[in-house]
Formats: sequence, C-alpha cells, structure tokens
Amino acid sequence: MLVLFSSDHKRHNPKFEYYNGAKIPYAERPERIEKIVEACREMGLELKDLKGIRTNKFTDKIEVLHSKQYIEYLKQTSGQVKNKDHIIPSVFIKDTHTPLTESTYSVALESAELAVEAARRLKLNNSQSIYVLCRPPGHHAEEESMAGYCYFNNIALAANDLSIDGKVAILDIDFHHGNGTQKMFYRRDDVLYVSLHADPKAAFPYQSGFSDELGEAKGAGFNYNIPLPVDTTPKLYLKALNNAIDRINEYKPKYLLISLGFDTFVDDPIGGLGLTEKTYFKIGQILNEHLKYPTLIVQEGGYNIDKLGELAKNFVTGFENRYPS
Ligand code: Q9C
Ligand code: ZN
Repeated sequence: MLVLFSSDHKRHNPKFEYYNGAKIPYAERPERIEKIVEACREMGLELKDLKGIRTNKFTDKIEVLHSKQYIEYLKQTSGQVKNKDHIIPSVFIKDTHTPLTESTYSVALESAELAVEAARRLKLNNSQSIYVLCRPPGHHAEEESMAGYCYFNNIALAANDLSIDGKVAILDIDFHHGNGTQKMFYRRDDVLYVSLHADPKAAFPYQSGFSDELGEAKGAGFNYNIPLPVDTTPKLYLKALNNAIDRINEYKPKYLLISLGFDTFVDDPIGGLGLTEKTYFKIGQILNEHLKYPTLIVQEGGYNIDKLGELAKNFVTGFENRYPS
C-alpha cells in the first residue's frame, strides 16, 4: 500500500472551536496525521510526502463540486485573518466547529489536491491500494458550506474524477455521517454512497444520515445509510459492515473509495461507538477479503491522539493481510 500525505497540513492549526457558545480546544489537531504517518513508517509502508503539490490550476478543478462564490469567500476570509488566531466565518458555514486561520484556505486546497492526485495514481496503477492522509478532512463539506472541520470535500472530488472511468462506490466508516458526500452524489447513479455512522438523532451532523435518505431522481436507490446506536458493539458493527459490503458488491463498482475515520473507537473524545483496538484489524481484514476493487482510502476523523497510530496500524495490518503483532 502506498501512503500519501503532505507535511504542509501542520500550517492549519486552529486552537479553538465553539460548542453551543462555549470555547473548547480544537480536536482536529496536526498531531493526528503525524501519529498516523509515524505508524505507517514503522510498518515499512511506502510513504510519500507530496508537500507543495498545490498548483494554481487546481481551483478550476474544485469548481466541479464547490461553488465559485464559496471558494472565493474562503480565500478572501482566510487571507484576512492575519494576526488573529482564527475567526468563525459568518456565512457559508453550517456550525461553529470549523474556524479559519490565515493558512486554512491553502492547506484545505492542498488536502483536496492530494486526494485528487491519489485518484490519478490509482487510475494509473489500479492494482495497488492507496491510503491518503488528508488533513483537513472533507466529508462534511458541501457545495457551498464548510462544516465539522471540513472545507473542501476531498473524497467527493476524487470520486468525481474516477467516475469518468467507471462506477465508483464510496464506503464511509467515519463515526459521523458524511453529509457533504451524500449531498454531492444524491441525484447521481454513477457514484454509490454507503455510510455507517452514529445515529444522527444523537450525534453530529444531526440533520442527515437517516435510513430513509435513499437518493433522488436518477440517484434513487444509490444512497444507503446505516445509522447505529452509540453503544454499538464490535459484533453488531461488523454485521452492519457486511450489510454495507453486500450493497457495494451488488453495485459492482470499478473503484472503491473509503472515508476512514477512527472516531468510532470507544475512547474517542468526540465520537465513540463500542469499537476496540482489535476491531480495526477485523474491519481491514473484512474489507480486503470482500471488496476486491482498486481502493483509495481517504482519512477523515479520529481524535484520540494517543491511540491513532495503533488504530491505523491495526486497520492496515488487516487490510494488507499481514500478521498482527
Ligand atoms: N463537543 C469529522 O470527524 N462536533 N468531523 C464536535 C464537540 C463536530 C467531526 C462536538 C464533529 C465534526 C471529520
Ligand atoms: Zn468524524
């Protein structure tokens, strides 16, 4: 497995977010990706730092899924932050968890470009799986709004590119429902969106992720949500995962993209289903065994800094069919 990241991600480093008005430390820390990079290095995976990959032409590319006004607003507003640590934008935003710093715009662009570059490489060599360590994450970002630590929808941009080549399935196993990804493909049948997540009645993003959201128009039947209670055990989680896998195999995609979040871990500070360290090994193993497609794994959430390395190692070990340590 090839692992792509950009060490530039560290420049996006807000200190605070707001939760119902209370100022709390920002959970989406640079250390998250550092820990996963370190774990990949220890595993001896092929690791490439694509720092500086950003090209000027790339803004045209994100206009396929994000509006010009939104992109321009992010650019202008991010540029105006300067001496202040961060600001919470007033518009084009769905919550108060998504601050802008001076470098947020360029780092978010680079994160999206990394995902698109990973998709390009997957197409070139479609036997090898790629793990792309995007930061900031992307699956909550919609056409015209930032949300839940996300600015541009990394996986959606990658999926859209690959869809030119054949059908794409997205499996989202972050703790949170990927409202942005769902919305972008809701009326399309060439990209299937399947998501396992905490029941939105009880968890962010609250407004979407229910099982009756099945797609619209041509996309009817190509959106599949599996909401789970927050106390879901590993056994029940794996059962739901098998259900998701069946739907994907029935679809027969050319490519598989996975939104991977480690915030389903039982001790995650902001998420947390009942999954243990070992469950990630099993998830990796099951995905490898039952979904035989060129696969792009895109990092989304996961906030237990001390555990992320171990969880990533377990997932990759299972996915690559290695011996667990
Ligand atoms: N009490 C991702 O995992 N809610 N985003 C924080 C803190 C925001 C999660 C609530 C959750 C956003 C990519
Ligand atoms: Zn999440």
